[in-house]
Amino acid sequence: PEGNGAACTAAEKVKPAASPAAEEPAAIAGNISYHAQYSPHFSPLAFGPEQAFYATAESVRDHLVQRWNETYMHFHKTDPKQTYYLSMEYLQGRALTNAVGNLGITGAYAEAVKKFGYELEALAGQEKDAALGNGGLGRLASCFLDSMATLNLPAWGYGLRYRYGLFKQRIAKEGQEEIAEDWLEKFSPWEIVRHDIVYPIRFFGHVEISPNGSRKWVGGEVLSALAYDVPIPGYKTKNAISLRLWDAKASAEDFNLFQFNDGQYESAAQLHARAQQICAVLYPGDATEEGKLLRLKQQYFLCSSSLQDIIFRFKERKSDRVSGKWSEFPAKVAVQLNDTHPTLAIPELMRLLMDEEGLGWDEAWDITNKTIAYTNHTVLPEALEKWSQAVMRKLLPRHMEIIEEIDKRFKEMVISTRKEMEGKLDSLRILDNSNPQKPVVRMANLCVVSAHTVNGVAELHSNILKQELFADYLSIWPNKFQNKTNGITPRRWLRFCNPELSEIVTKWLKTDQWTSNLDLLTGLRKFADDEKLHAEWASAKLASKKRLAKHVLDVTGVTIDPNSLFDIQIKRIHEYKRQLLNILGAVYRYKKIKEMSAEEKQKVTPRTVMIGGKAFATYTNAKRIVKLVNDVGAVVNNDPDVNKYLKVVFIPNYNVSVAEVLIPGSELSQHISTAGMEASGTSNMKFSLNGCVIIGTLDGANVEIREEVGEENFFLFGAKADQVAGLRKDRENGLFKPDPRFEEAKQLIRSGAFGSYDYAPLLDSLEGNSGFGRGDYFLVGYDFPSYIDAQAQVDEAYKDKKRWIKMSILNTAGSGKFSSDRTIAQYAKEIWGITASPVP
Ligand code: T68
Repeated sequence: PEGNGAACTAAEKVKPAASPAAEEPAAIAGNISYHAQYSPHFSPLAFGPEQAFYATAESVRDHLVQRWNETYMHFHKTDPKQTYYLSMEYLQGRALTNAVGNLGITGAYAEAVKKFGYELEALAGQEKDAALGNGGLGRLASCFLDSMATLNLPAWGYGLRYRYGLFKQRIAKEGQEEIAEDWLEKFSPWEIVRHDIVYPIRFFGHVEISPNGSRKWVGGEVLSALAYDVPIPGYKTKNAISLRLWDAKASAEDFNLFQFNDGQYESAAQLHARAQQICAVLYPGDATEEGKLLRLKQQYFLCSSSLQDIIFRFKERKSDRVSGKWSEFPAKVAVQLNDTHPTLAIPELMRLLMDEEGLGWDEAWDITNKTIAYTNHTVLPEALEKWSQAVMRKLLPRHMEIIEEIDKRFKEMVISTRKEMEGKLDSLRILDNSNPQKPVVRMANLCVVSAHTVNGVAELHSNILKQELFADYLSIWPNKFQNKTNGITPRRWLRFCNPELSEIVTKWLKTDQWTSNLDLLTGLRKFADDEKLHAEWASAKLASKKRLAKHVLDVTGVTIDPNSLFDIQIKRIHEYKRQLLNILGAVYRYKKIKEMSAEEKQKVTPRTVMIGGKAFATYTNAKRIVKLVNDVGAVVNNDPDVNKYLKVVFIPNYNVSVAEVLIPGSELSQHISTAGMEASGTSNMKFSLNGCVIIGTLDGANVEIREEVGEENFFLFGAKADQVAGLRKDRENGLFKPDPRFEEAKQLIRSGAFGSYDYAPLLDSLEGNSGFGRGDYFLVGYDFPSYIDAQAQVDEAYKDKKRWIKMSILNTAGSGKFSSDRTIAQYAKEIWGITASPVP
């Protein structure tokens, strides 16, 4: 099939040998050859890079399976308390480099694949990203799994096995286009289907009440959840945990052979088709009623299958649990909800305990409360999930009853014990009946009322939760609220993605222990002025910048200068993240350079502005921003007066593996959300760890990063979170006076300098009176002048190479706190009550 001269079977190169989990290059090569021949997925005639990738991955998987089995047996025997992380999203990215790196066999595999004429890095590039998530929330879940395994914690992740993950972004003339991303096009070498792990999942139907008053959900349609395990290896440990992903299927009995034989092909396989829909796509657009119902089905599918599995394992580990001992459950099980998306775990656990296991309400409630904890990731009102009570009652009638009962008991508790809060009750209740046309269930309220712990994801965010969003609950449950500042795994985000810098860090710290003890990075501080380190640091950065420039050339055709300042903003496109502020700043810069004399231009710090990110398919303003960045780039990059000093590039199809190329090559990165709106941010941590300086607002984790790296190593600008409400009021009252520079930038776009596309609706959103009556809600105009001033400080600082490299070193040195190992250790101790359980 390769049809090229290199066509050659694996066995012709290396004799196949079944030696699973081999550690020596020769034996590994034999095992790779064995997989090519005996786990065949391709014709044996060729062994091209793709075939080589799959055979290598399967060989690595042998190591993972061995560890996974040993860890499972170990947990089974020792029966520790175990955490289950429930998340609708995981952004795993590629796995090969990470797996061999964590297993400590990178060198051996690199040597082994050389025997077939391949470089390990090139084979790793064959892998498709597993993008079962949208952005920060999904990537956080994946970093957490890496840390749970590394810390030897008894902890698993549960998620859904979407057929199509996050869409692929293509930039066409009209702007962003979305294409389905078929990550399973061939197959995933990392997942193991568990044919024996299948649970029934019911939808619709009704509640039957027996003569003794007990209730049972019956009827409707019943599908099956089938488990796929993705083994997650820890770094330098024997432990490997599981990311268990559920897929939906219907059974043979649901296939109507009679109808099929009668030629009614579609109706014969109706339930099969509906099963396929459930895990077809990540977060389907919920603009339509159909879409909403499907999303709710997905959420319930995850919760029900995971909880049935958790209860099964609870019983499996001790035979006497078959008949009860339910009070032991919270001592053995912790469930963490990643945002409100898996909230149905609450009524589902209640239902399973009461209707399937025969417990009474009070006992079931006590267990549920002690088991479940909830993490909030946003305060944006439009992102707080609300489900129509009518839809919920139809799809999940028994759960709706349980939610009503929780709401009723909460209401009674407040009235009987907190009379003074009665006036606030309507906003605290789970059921929101304020619109009689459309009563809804507030999922965040259900979580806060039911969970034992609620946490935010950065200090500032957690304080906003306590002081604003959940302030009234705080007075009822003063001890329920915590902070767990997010973190990132230092393995993927420094050690493996930036080997050049990693080596320097190891050399100067005289140890590679920082990889699992990131606080050791502070040891770099004492060398921050060392000229030898400066030279090494600069050369590693330049190598990464060249790699990045090559990527940009490959995917956009634009040549960028590795000696210019690399300025990057990569994240989902959202008005609150203010990519618009960035591009307006670039437009202003373009205009100023254009107006300069040749002499003045000599003093300009050359800069390459890169912006990347996906816009949700139906988010019009976000799509306009993508188009604007591309249009500005097309003009600036082709303007000979300017393009030596400024380039503007839109990086298409931003994903985990693109981030792994961009972040090491970055020098300045932008984290410029309106203060109070970005719960944490996690790419800010990745940049800083890789020696990139941040320009940012006092928002989310920026606040803590600035504290750690030192304020002189962070470019701060913009309104503070506690000013934002007042500034919005001022605007409404006509008290805002825009800076002339802001007007200039907008005017240049309106003039058509960047093409004829109609940018008026986008720019109008920055004026006093935008379409939805909240003119410049995100305060781009207010922050613009201080942003431009901060950018001028960046230009000055960059001219002083010594100063810049010192800032860069001190960013890496101050990043220790942002390891997800620290975050997970805190969750384990302060929320889950679990301890390490290493495989002996
Ligand atoms: C992000 N949230 C926060 N949401 O925006 C970010 N939402 O500040 C934080 O660092 C990160 O979570 C981790 O805590 C998201 O990424 C989503 O992706 C999302 C997906 C579906 C529905 C709602």
